[in-house]
This record gives sequence, C-alpha cells and structure tokens, in this order.
Amino acid sequence: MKAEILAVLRQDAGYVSGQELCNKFGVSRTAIWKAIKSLKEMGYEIVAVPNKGYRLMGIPDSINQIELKSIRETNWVGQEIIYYDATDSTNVRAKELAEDNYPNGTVVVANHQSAGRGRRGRSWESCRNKGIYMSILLKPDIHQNNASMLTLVTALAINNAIRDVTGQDSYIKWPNDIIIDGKKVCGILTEMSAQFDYINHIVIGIGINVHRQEFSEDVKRIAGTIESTCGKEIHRAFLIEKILENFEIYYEKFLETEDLSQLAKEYNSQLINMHKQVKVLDAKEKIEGKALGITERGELIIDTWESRKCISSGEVSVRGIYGYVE
Ligand code: BT5
Repeated sequence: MKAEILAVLRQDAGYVSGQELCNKFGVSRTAIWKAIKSLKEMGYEIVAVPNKGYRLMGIPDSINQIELKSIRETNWVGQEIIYYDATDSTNVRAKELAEDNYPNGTVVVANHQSAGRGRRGRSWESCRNKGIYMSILLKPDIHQNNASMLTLVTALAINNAIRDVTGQDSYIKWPNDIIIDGKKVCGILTEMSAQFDYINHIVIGIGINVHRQEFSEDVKRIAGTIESTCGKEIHRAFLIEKILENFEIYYEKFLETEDLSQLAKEYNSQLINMHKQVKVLDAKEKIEGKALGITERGELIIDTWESRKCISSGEVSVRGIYGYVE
C-alpha cells in the first residue's frame, strides 16, 4: 500500500486528506498513519496538517520497489521489481529468478554490487548509493542469432532516457557503452541461456554512474558520471523509469522485424563512433578504419583501406585510434 499512497500524494500537489486515503484503500486511519510513518522513516518528507491532510514535500534518492512502483507507467517491463540494497550481481540474481519462473519483464535493481560484472570476465565498479545497477529478464520468442542486437536496442533506450532526464547530449559507443563528454557513464552486459534451438531467457544488465564518485585508478581514465556534466541533481528512480518506458518502445519495435531495420537510422544519429577512425579489439584479425554506422543487424561497418567490413557486436570492443573514443 505504501507505493500506492505515494503515487496518490505525488499526483496531488496539495493536501490529501486521511479520510480520502482510507476510502481509496479501504483501510483504517491508523493503517494510513502507520504507512505514512514508515514512509517518513524511509526519507520521504510528508507533512501532516490537521483538517487538511498529508502533503509530500520531498523525496529521497531511493531506487527500491516502493519508489519505483509509485512512479511506474510501463505496461509490462518492471511489473515485477526485485530490489536489493546490496547483492553480488543483479545479472546473477535475474538468472536465478528466471530459473524460478519469474515472468518476462522482471527487473532486478540494486543499490550496491559487490561483484558487478562486465563482458569477458571484466568487472563493473558499483559504488553504493551512487549508481544504477539493474537487470531486465526477458523470455523472447526470437532466433538466438538475433539476441545480440538487444544490447543495441537497450543502448538506444538508455541514451534517449539520459538525454531526456538530463537535458544534455549523450552518445552511444558501439556496442555497449554510453558516453558523455568522452567518458563512459554506462555499460551494458547481455547474457543468454539457450538450448540448441530455443532461448530459455536473456538477461540485460545495465550499470550507470549517476552521482559523482571516486573510481579506482584503473577505471578513472575512462569512467565518468552523469551528474558531473549536467549540473543538476538526478533522481535515480526517475531515470530507471524512463529507461524502462523507452525500453518497452524500442524492444517492441525490434520484435516486429527481429532486426534493427526500424532503429538503425536513429541509432546511427546517436553513435559517437560515426565517421571516426576506430580499431577493433579482441577480434581474430587486426581491423582499423573509419566507422560508417551500423547495419540492420547491428554490425558496425568499418571502412578499412582495402574493403568494408561488418563487425558483429558479440564480444569485441572498439576504441578510437588515440584513446577510448577519439
Ligand atoms: C560493460 O562491460 O560495460 C558491462 C557493464 C555491465 C554492468 C551491469 S551493472 C548491473 C548488471 N549486473 C552486473 O553484474 N553487470 C551488469 P565491458 O564493456 O566489458 O566494460 C568493462 C570495463 O569498463 C572494465 O574493464 C573497466 O575498464 C570499465 N569499468 C568498470 N567499472 C566501470 C564503471 N563503473 N564506469 C565506467 N567504466 C567502468
């Protein structure tokens, strides 16, 4: 009921009477009072004025179920939200939930990860209270060869959400980063469990550096935070909600064709590598050239001296010739 009370208080800029809340939820005044007390203990500033009622004056930067449910406007993503104050990795938790038959669209969110994961066994620094660490569980009926495109679909959803919430320019670095001011502020890790001809589930892990924080020596060079460049405070739950809303839209477009034919143009307009010299790391052969955007299958087109090559996103990374981006 706490999420529902919050939602009502949020809708109304003025006071909401205790009686109105009792009637709405069919509970006693004491039950409402207790729920309000508990919300206050969670950091919500709620004033109570006799004969007027309750009014929401301030919200904490929480990303728990109650906060997320109270602002939820999605149709199916995040109908089930599992929150951890701390866990090892939200991707690991989401995979367990998949085994326990949690539904398509379940979202796992954590305020801290002790063993956040990147691709190829790399790690993801997950500072407590500073970032967003979350995973979306999907059970799509698609061909498994098409699953890697979901990283790009997610990048597009996140990039638009960041632009929307912060009002600043952010860009996609193919295939799985979001970049602001030359720094990586977000990474995506897509993992799949599949049979020979059938996908059991896909977990899309998203890590975003939101508030200013200290990174380790290793990561400092490339990592940045959203807040350090946008000059305003970001409420993490709002950003999560925007990402989930966008994800629903882009994912549904992807499902219509099982490729990026409807999304490639928009993706290319937000691609930081566009028309820049890049080199491909972790690939079998050395590839260097000018990036020309993505194909409808999400491959990066690179114009090398000899030919045009299409690189699949799978496990490779790209870098600028001199640094992480340029
Ligand atoms: C990624 O891998 O960028 C995917 C990161 C996905 C993290 C999310 S958090 C929620 C979910 N649960 C998980 O356990 N993981 C997902 P990759 O492209 O391999 O980049 C990893 C590299 O980024 C590291 O080797 C570092 O160099 C750098 N890095 C680590 N932590 C970072 C951070 N907080 N911000 C920016 N860069 C970071």
